[in-house]
Amino acid sequence: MRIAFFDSGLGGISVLHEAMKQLPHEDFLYFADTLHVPYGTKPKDEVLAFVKKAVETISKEDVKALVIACNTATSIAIAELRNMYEMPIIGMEPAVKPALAMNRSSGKRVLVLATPLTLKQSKYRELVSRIDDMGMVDSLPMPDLVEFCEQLNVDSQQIIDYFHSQLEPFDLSMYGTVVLGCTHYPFFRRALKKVLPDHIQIVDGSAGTVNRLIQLLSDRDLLLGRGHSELKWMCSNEDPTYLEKMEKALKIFGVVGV
Ligand code: DGN
Repeated sequence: MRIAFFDSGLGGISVLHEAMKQLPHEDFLYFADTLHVPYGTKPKDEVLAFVKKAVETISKEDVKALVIACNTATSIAIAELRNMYEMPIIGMEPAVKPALAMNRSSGKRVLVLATPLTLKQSKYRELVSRIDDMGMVDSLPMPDLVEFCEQLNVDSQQIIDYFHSQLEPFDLSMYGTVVLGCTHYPFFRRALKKVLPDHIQIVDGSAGTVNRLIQLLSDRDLLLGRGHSELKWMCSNEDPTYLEKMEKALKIFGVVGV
């Protein structure tokens, strides 16, 4: 049985890559909702319907767990999905908690980058108000990054210029950590490093999600100790060129296990 990963497009490959690194004996399925990407700028109800349809398709495959490798879809749909399916469903959470812990002694601020829809949801706002008792967290929507990533345009001068223009209003000397709160954004780590001062650390939620996945699979005795890793790509518009693009996107992180 496979572990399924789902995103609107290429973003969840950043989480898949982390899982393949940590679970070299598992079989994986990656599903991109290419008919509807991007999610982050669309109305909530529309996105909820897209996610439910996608998960219905995925559930017909031989799947033992599902990772909603999309912060936007997680914040909108995870509670409902968990009521609908028996398999373990793991979602994304912007890594605000570890980011705050990293800055506790320096007193530096945290900047969360995510899609407009994620930042608007009560799930995000409640997370921040629960853990940010000193008011150290700021957020910045970066809607264009998903589109750039879908074109595999992740490290060009256009991207550097985009980051410069978006970050211009911020006094970056006050920040210690930038949180990548969208799974498409780790593709831009290299470009972002060129733009941010050296003292700023960049964190994302991939490792946290994969650790939770491992814990849930191990609790249910569903982890495979040995075997060859196999990966199946799927996308909702069944476009063969997109399947090739997904392979290319995985290679941006370095090929692992397959
Ligand atoms: N990768 C998605 C996320 O983590 O929020 C964003 C996808 C989108 O379609 N905007």
